Amino acid sequence: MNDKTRFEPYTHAAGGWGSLKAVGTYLLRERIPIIGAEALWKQNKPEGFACVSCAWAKPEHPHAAEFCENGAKATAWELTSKRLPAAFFLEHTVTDLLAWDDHELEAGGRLTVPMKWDAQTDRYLETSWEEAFAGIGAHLRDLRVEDPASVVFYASGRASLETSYMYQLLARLYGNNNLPDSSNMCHESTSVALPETIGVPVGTVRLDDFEQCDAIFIFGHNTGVSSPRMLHQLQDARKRGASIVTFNPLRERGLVEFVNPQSPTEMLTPAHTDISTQYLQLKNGGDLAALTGLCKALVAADDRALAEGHARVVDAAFIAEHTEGFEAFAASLRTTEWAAIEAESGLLQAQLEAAAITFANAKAVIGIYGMGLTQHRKGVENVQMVSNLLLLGGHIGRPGAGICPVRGHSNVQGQRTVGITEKPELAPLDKLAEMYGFMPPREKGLNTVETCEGVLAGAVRAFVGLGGNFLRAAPDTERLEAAWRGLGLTVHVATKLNRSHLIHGEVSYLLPCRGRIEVDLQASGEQTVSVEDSTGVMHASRGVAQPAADTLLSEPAIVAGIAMASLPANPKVPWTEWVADYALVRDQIAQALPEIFHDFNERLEAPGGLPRPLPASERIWKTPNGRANFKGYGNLVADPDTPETAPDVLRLMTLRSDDQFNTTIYSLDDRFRGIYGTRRVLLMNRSDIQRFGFEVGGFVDVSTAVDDGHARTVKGLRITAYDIPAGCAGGYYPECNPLVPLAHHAEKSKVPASKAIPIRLRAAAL
Ligand SMILES: Nc1nc2c(c(=O)[nH]1)N[C@H]1C(S)=C(S)[C@@H](COP(=O)(O)OP(=O)(O)OC[C@H]3O[C@@H](n4cnc5c(=O)[nH]c(N)nc54)[C@H](O)[C@@H]3O)O[C@H]1N2
Ligand SMILES: Nc1nc2c(c(=O)[nH]1)N[C@H]1C(S)=C(S)[C@@H](COP(=O)(O)OP(=O)(O)OC[C@H]3O[C@@H](n4cnc5c(=O)[nH]c(N)nc54)[C@H](O)[C@@H]3O)O[C@H]1N2
Ligand SMILES: [Mo]
Repeated sequence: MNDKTRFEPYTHAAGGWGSLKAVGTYLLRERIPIIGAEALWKQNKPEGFACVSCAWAKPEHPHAAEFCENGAKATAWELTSKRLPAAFFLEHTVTDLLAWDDHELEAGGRLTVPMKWDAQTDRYLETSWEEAFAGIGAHLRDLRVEDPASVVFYASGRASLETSYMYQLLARLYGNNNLPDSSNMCHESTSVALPETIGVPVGTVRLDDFEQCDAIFIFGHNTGVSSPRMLHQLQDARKRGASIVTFNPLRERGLVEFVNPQSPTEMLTPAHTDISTQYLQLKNGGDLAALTGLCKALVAADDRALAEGHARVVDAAFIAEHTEGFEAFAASLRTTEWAAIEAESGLLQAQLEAAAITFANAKAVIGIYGMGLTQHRKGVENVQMVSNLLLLGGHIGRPGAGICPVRGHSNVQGQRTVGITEKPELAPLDKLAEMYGFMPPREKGLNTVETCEGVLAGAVRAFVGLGGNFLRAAPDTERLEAAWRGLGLTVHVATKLNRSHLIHGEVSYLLPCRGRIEVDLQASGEQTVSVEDSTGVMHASRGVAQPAADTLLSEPAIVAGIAMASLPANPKVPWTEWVADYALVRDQIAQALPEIFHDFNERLEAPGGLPRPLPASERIWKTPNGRANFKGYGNLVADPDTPETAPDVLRLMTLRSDDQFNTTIYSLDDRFRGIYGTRRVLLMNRSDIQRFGFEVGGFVDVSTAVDDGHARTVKGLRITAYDIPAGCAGGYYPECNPLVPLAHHAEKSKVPASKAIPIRLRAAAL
């Protein structure tokens, strides 16, 4: 604990001066030269770069400053003038660096030269690109002969569509579909849920829908932190009189009130916009019950209307023409008891009925959700219940309405679109076979959880990471770290140092790349890349800053380097030509996925980007039965692992602070939650603190209450009294990841269930 620790409730609106001040501090701290500050004005603009922070939609007519506080931080973090040159690694052994925390490791700045771990000195030593590719290639060539399925190609969702396409092709030419990506820990629940219900793996909402909706329901998404630019759409909707109903165990500032830092009038007056018209602080894991309650209230009202001859409450015409399964769904709602709904959700029947009235009165409803729904044992069912709710009112395929899963990484949706997926049926394998004259592997590959299982079992022998911080992001940190050291080869393509680079295999390479904000000069000139946003629109992105070092290679160049060193030459796959001109890669993407990407190069330049077709938004249902389906209902318990009858067990959700991007920790503060100088806290309800006989400010050791033969404990968290429902607790990701059992994941999507972990507390032995 340092003396900078303090707890002070944040009573201002999200945005406002606090936001501007934070941006200034970051530019200063990262010693950003003028070019960096200039870069901000090109963020999310047609002539500029797509922000490297979140994936929220980029408008056709951008604001003068189309960035938010967190986007500005992400830019500053990438454009920092700080460097970790080879000399740094001469001074520090890898074992020494293991004692550094996530913030300290990345705060040192950008990696500059390719490095190889040296077993004798336990240091990363500078190597040449030629040697790195040759060394990796030799290892991968051997494994390809022995067992091509023993190598995993992970991707964190930041790399461009062009890089991602090359990367998936590398894996398939290598001989496997082992392409886990960060969405396996994130929105995979969406990708499994929505194809069954509405026939698309992505959301159906576009930006202009926000201009026409009259109610927005938000489940488990911390908009003000995770996709702050969306607050503009929420604020505009509220100013038009739309209702916003929020389901979240915590009263997150951005969902309570907002001041637009880009509006001079709002900045100079006490004006703010109340964002949520109804805020429902349900228990974490209570969404299945809450959504069941909402739907039950609607169906009950509809039953009454039918009996009394009034206008229907549900959209009966839509349900009859477009859907299947309504009767069974309605029947299950009628027999579910309110008492069970109240107990499981922590909400009152009256609260849910009030929300149902808002829903019933709206002509166009948008349903938004984030990790609060997907990261549960019943994460897929959670998502399907949102879909059920919207289908009841006919709110899919109507202007101003739709479902809006808010993706995380800035191109995570796009990576899946161009084939980074372990599921062979989702990749255009026949096309790849035809285009490149090979037999793509047809066996299902490993997702994130299966990769971890494979490493634990010894079946996985090499890990290549295209960005990300796999070992911090994944569950069961301690078990995995131990197993990871048994790998034969680990390779990381990265901008900054993180702990995953330090838990290395027998042979290990660290390959530094250019970031998306940096100019990418290749043989044919400066390159453009592209990304897909959360609303299914592809955008061009051009670097604006000088690369952090001359020695960096671009991601496509690194992928090509590994591919050429590991695979037999194939004249149909001219890696070098592709690296010289990324437009050629876009032509390949257009050929492999013509429905989405035909005429990719020309259409990419259109104002507002290239929208992918979203059949569900036109009420064309690409489901097996050709209809929209009611699914995933009949169970109220999203978290079967927390025993109902153990009063000493709390249900922990792992949270992001206002000052982190996933495992990148910008600082130890969480301004909106009033926590400063530490992340080692456990947020608890006062009644639980009293009940257990603890003191606010005391320290506890937290253990997972799952009996599977593995002890999991995080020691020394500080008890912090917080406005959180009784029985629930909050802690930070990734510090609490050692508590998440690998097997504790969504049943149908295998997304780790990081929003409901059963825990027990013990006073810390200090
Ligand atoms: N600044 C910033 N932006 C980011 C990221 C970041 O780390 N920092 N990460 C990016 C990524 S990869 C992603 S996936 C997204 C993540 O963004 P979000 O989807 O917002 O995910 P979280 O911040 O993990 O948690 C979301 C909210 O869920 C609530 N919650 C927890 N459990 C439950 C529950 O059981 N039910 C309900 N209804 N709510 C619950 C929490 O209180 C929290 O407000 O953001 C992206 N953008
Ligand atoms: N307990 C718990 N665990 C979680 C979550 C949770 O809510 N709770 N959230 C999950 C979610 S939603 C996600 S998406 C995952 C995130 O998992 P990851 O995507 O694996 O992790 P990040 O923290 O985003 O990765 C950060 C690293 O990416 C590298 N990097 C940054 N920019 C670039 C670039 O341009 N190119 C390359 N090659 N590398 C770059 C840097 O080295 C940086 O250290 O974590 C998951 N884990
Ligand atoms: Mo994510």
